[in-house]
Amino acid sequence: MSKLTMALTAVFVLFFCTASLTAKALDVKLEEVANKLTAPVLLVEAPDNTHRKFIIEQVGLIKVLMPDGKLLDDPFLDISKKLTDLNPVFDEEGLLGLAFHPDFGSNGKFYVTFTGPIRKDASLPVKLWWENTETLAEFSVSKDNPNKADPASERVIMHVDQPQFNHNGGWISFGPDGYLYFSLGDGGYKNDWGPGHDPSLGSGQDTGTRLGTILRIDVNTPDTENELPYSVPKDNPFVGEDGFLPEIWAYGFRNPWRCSFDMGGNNDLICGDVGQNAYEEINVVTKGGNYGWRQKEGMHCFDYLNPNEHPASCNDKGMIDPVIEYKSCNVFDNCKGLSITGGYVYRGEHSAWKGKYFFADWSKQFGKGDGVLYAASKQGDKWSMEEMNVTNLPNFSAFILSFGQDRQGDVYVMASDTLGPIKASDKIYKLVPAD
Ligand SMILES: [Ca+2]
Repeated sequence: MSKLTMALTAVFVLFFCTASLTAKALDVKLEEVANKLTAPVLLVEAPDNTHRKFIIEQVGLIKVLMPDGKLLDDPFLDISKKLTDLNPVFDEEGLLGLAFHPDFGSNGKFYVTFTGPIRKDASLPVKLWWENTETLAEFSVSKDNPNKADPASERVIMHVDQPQFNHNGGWISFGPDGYLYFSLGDGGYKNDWGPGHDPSLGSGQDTGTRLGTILRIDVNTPDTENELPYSVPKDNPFVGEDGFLPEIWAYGFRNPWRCSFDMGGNNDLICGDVGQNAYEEINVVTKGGNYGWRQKEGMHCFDYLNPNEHPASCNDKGMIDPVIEYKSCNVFDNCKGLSITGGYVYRGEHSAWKGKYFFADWSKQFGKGDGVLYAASKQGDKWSMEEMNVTNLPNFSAFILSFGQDRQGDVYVMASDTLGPIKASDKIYKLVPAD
């Protein structure tokens, strides 16, 4: 190689690498808004113009972040005693979801999801094997203090019995249509298999179970005929169809741990669905959609008995592929993480970010918090993703548990320094543009 060629090569490599770096990374700053939390798994702003943000901790507390930035010591609600005992090493149970009624300002109602011990009246084939009962419940704010909920106001909306401790989903939100949406995982275990899972279909393709679905219900109108505290909207996709629970809006999920409605655009419902060993995925969830699990993992056919082999073909007729999939560090070297954490479409002030979907991978390893923040750009059916570069915290390292969004469209990151729900040392950051 001549000196000139070497010099040109060096220039080319330098230029190429610099160009690809700037093209690939999105520079962000993480601005701390709350700390000393234990496994925060959501931040939601109340829709009542008080500009209060509510933070839920997996261990069973809802806390109030006041508009001046102060986190109130006294929790809004404490349901820790209703929960299954959490494993301090690692657990997917606990207080998982929070949604304010769209008319919260006038009716004071809000909804939570949490896992408790198996309910006594559960009719299960082998009760011993079942792990928890996930409850969707309504609570109301207390009459004399807007920063305190009334713990006695609980109205149970729904119970979902869960065979294993993991894959509980638990995200809830009201859609732009005023109905409540509720995500549920396949019930747990590897490969959607084992006690409590349909042996031939898994929970994902079993439309007679709530496991592995997104439900859509009307919590304002009890169904008196069937003695239910909610009713099924008449335009749900499977109303009257044999073999389908009418509450199902979409199915074929493994663990849609975090979903969100885009505040702008077409108000898309977007879910990060946690994969098995090979592929993590993001789905745009549409009415009646089948998102593939246990027949597919990401865009690949899946064999639950040989989970790393991915057959070249399978009967995936009518199944909807994700808009993004990425490789898991469980089996790939060139990987982006182990477990997707779904996020939100940014709708804040920073024009270059508008419409980008901010999400993360929980961690590239189990041993320490090694989560990565990502931004996806929507482009038709297949989106692109780029890594975020945190410019103000060079040593940032965390398990990224979840995200939150305020009513201005800004997005928040929930970062934990421990694998399990212990130690009040977790932080919430607002994502802001780097200078
Ligand atoms: Ca899928």
